[in-house]
Amino acid sequence: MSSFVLYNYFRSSTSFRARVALNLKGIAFEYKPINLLKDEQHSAEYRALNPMGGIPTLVHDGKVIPDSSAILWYLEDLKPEPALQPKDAYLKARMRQICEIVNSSMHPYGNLKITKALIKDYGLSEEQKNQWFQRWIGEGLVALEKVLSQTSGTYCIGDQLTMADIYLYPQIITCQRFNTDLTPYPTIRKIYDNCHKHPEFMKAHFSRQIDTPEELRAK
Ligand SMILES: N[C@@H](CCC(=O)N[C@@H](CS)C(=O)NCC(=O)O)C(=O)O
Repeated sequence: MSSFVLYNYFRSSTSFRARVALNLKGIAFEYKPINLLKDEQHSAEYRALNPMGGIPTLVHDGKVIPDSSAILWYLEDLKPEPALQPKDAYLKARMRQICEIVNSSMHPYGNLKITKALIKDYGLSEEQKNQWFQRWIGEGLVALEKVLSQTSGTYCIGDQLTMADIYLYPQIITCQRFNTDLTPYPTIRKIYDNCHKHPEFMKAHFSRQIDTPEELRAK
């Protein structure tokens, strides 16, 4: 029998992407917590798996797959059904555009090592760090709202749940954590609400993982 081990952290948005994709594909996995607050992602042992020291990393029957995008596409190739991408080439391109906005133009600006460096190495205050986050995240949210007003139905691409939703939903949770005002983005909020009703999204939610601290656990 195949074995899947996921190195991840309850609150990480990139870890969420891998967890929900595994859930949606019906693949059981062993959960290996990597505590970002204890810098476990920078241990020599973990860096041997993932040289960027980022989570998640999936190990499938001894094969190491670091990086959430690589994991999602690996799972898609390994188990094409249920598909997490549209069949149509144009819609697939739009889906990738949404993933790319989140992955490259939003996620890094709130990433722990970046925000820590802003304070420790570049002397920013907490307030300045927050302004930095809101500035770049705001640019991404404005772009996403425009794109999604053209592409969305129930989910980012019509009514099919795709990788775009898997990228978007946890990024919005990060925005909520940073107190971003989401009222100007009704389409994003609609999709967030729809994903929030999905059982596999709820199973992968940060509040329901084995390393979720008691005070953040779903009641
Ligand atoms: N592009 C990578 C990014 C991985 C990444 O940076 N993940 C964050 C958690 S969401 C992390 O491990 N941060 C650790 C740190 O900043 O030290 C992916 O999608 O897997």
